[in-house]
Amino acid sequence: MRRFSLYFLLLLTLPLAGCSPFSSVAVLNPKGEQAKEQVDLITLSISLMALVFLVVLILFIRFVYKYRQRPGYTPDPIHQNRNKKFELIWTISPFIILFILAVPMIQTTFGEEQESKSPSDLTVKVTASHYWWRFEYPGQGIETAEELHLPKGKKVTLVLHSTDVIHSFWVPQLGGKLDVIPGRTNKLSLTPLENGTYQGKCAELCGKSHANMRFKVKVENEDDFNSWIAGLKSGNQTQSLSKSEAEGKSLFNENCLTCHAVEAQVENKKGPNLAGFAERERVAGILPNTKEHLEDWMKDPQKFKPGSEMPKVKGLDKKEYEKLAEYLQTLH
Ligand code: HEC
Ligand SMILES: [Cu+2]
Repeated sequence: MRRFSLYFLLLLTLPLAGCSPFSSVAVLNPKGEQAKEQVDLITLSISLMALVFLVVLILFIRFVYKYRQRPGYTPDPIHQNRNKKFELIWTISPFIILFILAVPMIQTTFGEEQESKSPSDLTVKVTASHYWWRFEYPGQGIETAEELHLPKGKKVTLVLHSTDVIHSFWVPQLGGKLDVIPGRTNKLSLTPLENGTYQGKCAELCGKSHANMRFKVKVENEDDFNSWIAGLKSGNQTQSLSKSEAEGKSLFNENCLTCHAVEAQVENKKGPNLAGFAERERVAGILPNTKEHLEDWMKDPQKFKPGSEMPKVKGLDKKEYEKLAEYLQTLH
């Protein structure tokens, strides 16, 4: 039995140690103001915990040794010599420890909530749906999906909505998660401090493809951010298409335009806005953005995201999927 529990414990360390870089490393490698504050809290609570653990461990070893069974030793039936001083110490110290923890926790939590209500440099409306993310920039008049672009060093307020169930918005390196609740508006402030691409995901079990509800956050210099917006706005109309790309375009207009827009302005169609799609790293937030993966996705979205709200578009042949993929790759 004892051996069994030992093996069980050893086994437990496996998922803990292997626990995706997401939760274990990313959180401790903050790239945003709020994420930094949160890491400070984590450090504080872990240090206190370690301190308590150490004291208990030392006492434990000492007592096991001191009161070990040996010839002529009779255990003390009741503790005759109470020690007021020690009793006071172990009664009061938990209060002190909790106090040291509580003050900065409450300060930071309420501070961050307050901050999300104060004005910011940029507002993005985030909408979570089974199993993807829509990002609208009302001030800029554009809409995109799956990849959130943010300017470095600017405070952004994310206004979170859900169209179906409770999701949770989480970019570990930029700051803690916040629930996205249908019928409610939650606000989250983030201030990214370093350029880079950060992983984001839904952190609330929301259905079959919950684990695939991933997105990326691209933090860039303000100039690059502005030219990204300008690029999306000017669109891809000027580009001349090859014959098969043009055929892909008309197939797209026939089959896909009901759910997908290809111009960046806010349209709120049922599916992700595909303006600038060729620049995205992923298809649907998960597959590498190549022609082959695009075709696979269109042929059977349910295979990659069970329960996804993108239906398999019927009645197209292999060539037609190819042409569609070629067209999508012209959307810069
Ligand atoms: C009934 C609405 C609907 C139709 C019709 C539809 N889609 Fe979709 N599509 C969606 C939804 C919803 C998603 C988001 C799926 C997800 O990620 O869970 C999506 C996702 C996608 C994506 C990934 C987008 C991204 O941001 O990474 C591509 C590419 C795509 N669709 C292409 C097509 C093409 C091409 C067609 C036509 C052949 C098509 N879709 C028809 C609803 C639709
Ligand atoms: Cu979700």
